Amino acid sequence: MRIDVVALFPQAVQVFCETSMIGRAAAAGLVEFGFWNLRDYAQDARRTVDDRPYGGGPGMVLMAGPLVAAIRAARARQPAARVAYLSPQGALLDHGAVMELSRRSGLILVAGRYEGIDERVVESEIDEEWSIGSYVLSGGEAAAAVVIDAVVRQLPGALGHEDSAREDSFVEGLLDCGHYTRPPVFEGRKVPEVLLSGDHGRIRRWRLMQSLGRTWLRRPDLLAGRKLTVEEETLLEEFKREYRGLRS
Ligand code: 58G
Repeated sequence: MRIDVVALFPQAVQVFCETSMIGRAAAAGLVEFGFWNLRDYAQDARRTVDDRPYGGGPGMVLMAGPLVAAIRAARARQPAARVAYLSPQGALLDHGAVMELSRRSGLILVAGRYEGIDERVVESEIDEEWSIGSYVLSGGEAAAAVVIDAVVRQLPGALGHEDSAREDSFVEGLLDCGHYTRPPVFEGRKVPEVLLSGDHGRIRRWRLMQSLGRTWLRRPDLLAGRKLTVEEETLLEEFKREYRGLRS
């Protein structure tokens, strides 16, 4: 997969892409990156990329000229890729969207700054608009980094341990269970006995019960859109019984 990033501060995203899991995926040739600095596409001697908003109001807007030139340069490098703008006005990125993006051969991400980008660029150059959550960031670079992390870890071979991405939270539409490592007792808190039992059937059922219970407590919206199996119903009922027992 190839990912190009168009931004005023592409170095911020680049450092992130050279680190840890993403850096290893790039070194292994699973993903290739290109970074395009808006400043390099400014069209005056002062290298101006922003200007005041028509109609008045606070802040600045990224100008159409430099942005379109930078996007077209990135497009020339991968003509088939769709151009995605990260903004609070975009469709909310969820696990399903990440999986869809990860199956593409390329993507061009556009990060805005200030009050956003000239709307005519959205009309002429942007193919899709994504939001990583319902809040505002001062720059789209952090959102681009989030999208890249979520997408790259889904590329086959990126995680080393291939079960990790599959067994993760959300893959089955449920939240993840808790995880424990050594020591077996930390500040008086014991690792749940079942995890030390070596009984893989019991361990699997306990983890599924924890996932169902946490989803029921924290994200009931996820359970509403999901038909539970008979085993899942039984495990969730057991969790609820224990939970009510603990509270009363
Ligand atoms: C309002 C404010 C509109 C992505 C800022 C546009 C980007 C949040 C997200 C902007 C972002 C998100 C300028 C800075 C986009 C531009 C960027 N904020 N929730 N901010 O994915």
